[in-house]
Amino acid sequence: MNRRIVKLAAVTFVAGALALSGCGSRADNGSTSSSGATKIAKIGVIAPLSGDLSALGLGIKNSVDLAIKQANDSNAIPGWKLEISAMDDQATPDVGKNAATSLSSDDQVVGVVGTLNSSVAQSVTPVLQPVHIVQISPANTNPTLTQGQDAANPARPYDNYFRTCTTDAVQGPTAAAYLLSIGIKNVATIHDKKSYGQGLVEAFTKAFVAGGGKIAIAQTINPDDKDFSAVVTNVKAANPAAVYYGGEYPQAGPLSKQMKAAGLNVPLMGGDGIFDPSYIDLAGSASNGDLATSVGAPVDTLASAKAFVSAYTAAGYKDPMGAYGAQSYDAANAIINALKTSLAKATDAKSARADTVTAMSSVSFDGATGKIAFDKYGDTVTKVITVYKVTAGKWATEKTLS
Ligand code: ABU
Repeated sequence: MNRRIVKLAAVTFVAGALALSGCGSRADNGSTSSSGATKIAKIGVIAPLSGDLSALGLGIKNSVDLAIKQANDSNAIPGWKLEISAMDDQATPDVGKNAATSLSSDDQVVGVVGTLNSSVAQSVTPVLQPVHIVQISPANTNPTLTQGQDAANPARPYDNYFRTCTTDAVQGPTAAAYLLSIGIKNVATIHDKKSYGQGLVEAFTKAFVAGGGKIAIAQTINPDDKDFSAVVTNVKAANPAAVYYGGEYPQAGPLSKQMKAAGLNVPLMGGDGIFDPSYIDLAGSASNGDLATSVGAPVDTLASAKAFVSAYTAAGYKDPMGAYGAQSYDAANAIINALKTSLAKATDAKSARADTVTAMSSVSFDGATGKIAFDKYGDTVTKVITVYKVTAGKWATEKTLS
């Protein structure tokens, strides 16, 4: 081989190698990123993107999408481009479990924001934990996900699980204290037998009774029920001053409507699961005076959330941010903050999964909802609840408590 041929072969080899490696300017899926990033890391979303609860799920997805776009635009993690991988859990544990399995098998997935439903998280987290995919829920309020089944002896079940919302251990007692403070001392409870609904009613009942209140009657419904006439008849006979409901708006709205139509003209109060305009649409005009608590302060009153709200509006998403938009944005940014540490020296996303879980424990920043940091159980250090009342056909703020 003469010298010219050797030189030509060397040039050809180098050019080919550069093309394969992307010359440091192309993403590894073949697309060029604006930041010149070479490697992809994905943040999954598991939430109800279809069905009755999609009003909340789509707000979660869009808010994560916004955080990811902003991180890419600011080149938050040099050398890496972030992508969203959103899965519809249909608010169903088995579907959520399949979504978690699918995300786990994607080597580029390093974290997940979700789920909305505590009952779905109970199926999702056991899939993500063994493969060290960090999970942050903006909406699961059932305390057992972080503290285990025995509230008297809390023990963290999953080291990869965190949340940016506070729990029903705060939300239930806040509702109880509010009703007692306005002179309501005799309440009927109803829940939908799901983890969230049952847990919330239990937390409410304990605090309400401890505060001197009386439970006139305790009833349950099935999550798919539409006709509540039997339960309404039983509750009306017990003559309560209010009904406390554990569950979500697709059932709570029609329940309120049927209560009032049957002459049970007392307020229905629920938790964050009913705090959506859809509740009022379903319950109708008789829902004026109904009450809800929800996690965090009202987003439009928070100076810390102004930039997020403006950016969400400017992005032109079709769906509103919903009750958990700001918490979802903060959850995605918590993952992005952890990735700044875990991806710094990583050659591929999968190898950074365990380090991302570790890094999450030390994450601390000022988010849209306030201080974002986690205690030893993975719970947020910001424990704020707001009471809302349906007033002239809209949710209006009564008071914010922390
Ligand atoms: N936190 C309200 C609805 C979601 C859940 O199941 O926790």
